[in-house]
Amino acid sequence: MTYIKPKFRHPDLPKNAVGFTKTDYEGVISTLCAGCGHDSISGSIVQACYEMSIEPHRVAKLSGIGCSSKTPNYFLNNSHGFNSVHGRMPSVATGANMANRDLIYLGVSGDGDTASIGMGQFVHAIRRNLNMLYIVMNNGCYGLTKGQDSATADAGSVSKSGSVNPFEGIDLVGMALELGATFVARSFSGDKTQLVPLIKAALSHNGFALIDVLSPCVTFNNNVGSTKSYDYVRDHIEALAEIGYVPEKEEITVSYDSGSSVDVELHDGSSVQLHKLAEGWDPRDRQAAMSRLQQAKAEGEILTGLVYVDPDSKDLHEIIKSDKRPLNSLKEEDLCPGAGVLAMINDEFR
Ligand SMILES: Cc1ncc(C[n+]2csc(CCOP(=O)(O)OP(=O)(O)O)c2C)c(N)n1
Ligand code: SF4
Ligand SMILES: [Mg+2]
Repeated sequence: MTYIKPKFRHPDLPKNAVGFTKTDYEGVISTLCAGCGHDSISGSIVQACYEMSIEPHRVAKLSGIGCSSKTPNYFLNNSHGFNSVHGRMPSVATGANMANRDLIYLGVSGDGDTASIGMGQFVHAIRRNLNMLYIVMNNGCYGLTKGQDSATADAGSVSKSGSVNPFEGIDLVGMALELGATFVARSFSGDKTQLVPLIKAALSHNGFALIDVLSPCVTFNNNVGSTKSYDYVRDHIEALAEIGYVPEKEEITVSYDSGSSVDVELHDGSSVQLHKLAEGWDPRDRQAAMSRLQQAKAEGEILTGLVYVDPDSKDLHEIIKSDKRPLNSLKEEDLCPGAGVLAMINDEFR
């Protein structure tokens, strides 16, 4: 049975700062099609979490339904997991995060799962600035149900069967910016050099972090005429900057010309270094991000990298001033402050 992963590990495998090897961050063997972009994204998640020395039990991975939503089974086997219903991952993530803010929330979704059935949930998670990393594995189609166009398929994109999509595609990055998202990025499954530091930065961000990852479906949407195929994406990609992630305790040693570089300090003390910035670009300027995105669209480019970040972002817990303790540790007297307090509240309305 080739789908069973051998448990044997070389005793000299390198370990990270918390004593885990990279294989401790893997999952079961993938059953996705060979060459599917989603598997490369899983690999980047494994690498990012290993390199960040995250203890696997501190992560909660959540997903909806789709080939993309199956991937949490293929990474972080030792973490908490919840595979929810189609498009409902954000509400499960919201509930879990509200109940216990101490975990790291990693949501995985597809373009169908997010941009159609889950759209209502997705926009409210952004609006509330829920502290989570939300990865969309975007292949422009419903891979699991045999490749129908999704809402992110570009107008004019040609399907494998030759039909032309007549509808405008929804740009999740543009929409997230408009909704006030505090960390917005786009990447490509085939570009680990960019994707791994983006995942690390997103996990260090305090609030909602979206990474829209173009992730070709080799079985149903990799044909000539598709704007989500490997060839098309590689030919049209335009990176905003080179990106590096510097962990909290590490000193920044490389210095670049000011004007072409920006260092953004994140909530946990780590920082993102951006080099060779696109002209006139500042990732902390929402308006500049929105107009650069529009410009790219008009020029037929696919803009990748960290599009926008708000380093002073306040997450949902800070906004609503919720209790820092996990709900299951609250006592009856915390949850029900008694008749005296109730009388005081009622008096305020008299
Ligand atoms: C309520 C509900 N409606 C429809 C479906 C059928 N369905 C399963 S996956 C899917 C879309 C998957 O597309 P996407 O989220 O882009 O994931 P991909 O397979 O492309 O990674 C649909 C429509 C379902 N499972 N549940
Ligand atoms: S059908 Fe497409 S999205 Fe699904 S596993 Fe195969 S290549 Fe990936
Ligand atoms: Mg899809």
